[in-house]
Amino acid sequence: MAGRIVRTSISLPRDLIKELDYFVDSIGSDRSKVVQQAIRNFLSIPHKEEDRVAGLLMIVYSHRMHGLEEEITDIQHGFINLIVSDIHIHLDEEKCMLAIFVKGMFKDVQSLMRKIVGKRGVLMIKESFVKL
Ligand code: NI
Repeated sequence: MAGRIVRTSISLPRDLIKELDYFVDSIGSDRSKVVQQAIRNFLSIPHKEEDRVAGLLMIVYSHRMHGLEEEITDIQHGFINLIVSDIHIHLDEEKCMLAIFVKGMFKDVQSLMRKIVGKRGVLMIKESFVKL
């Protein structure tokens, strides 16, 4: 990933530099490394349907909603080539979290999310992906 290093100059607000330097000091790193990683993080955000991604969908739902778990399982079986694994976490008496790990086309991940997001009993969906 690291190619030849090129020196460059950018303009930043004074407050932002101050915050950056405070963070850099707190983790014992240097400005260049932290800025490089921040840029890579930014560039890893998928934005095109054809992007290949890997990541995680977190779904919080009510396990008291009759039939919902079976329905989500059925939906997952329709994305057999996208889903790498999943983990079920019992959050409290009423709520469960399903973490679905995916690797594939961003458009397929979006399609999976669209099938789950509107279901009755689904309380929250969060996502975290990196572009491959
Ligand atoms: Ni549970």
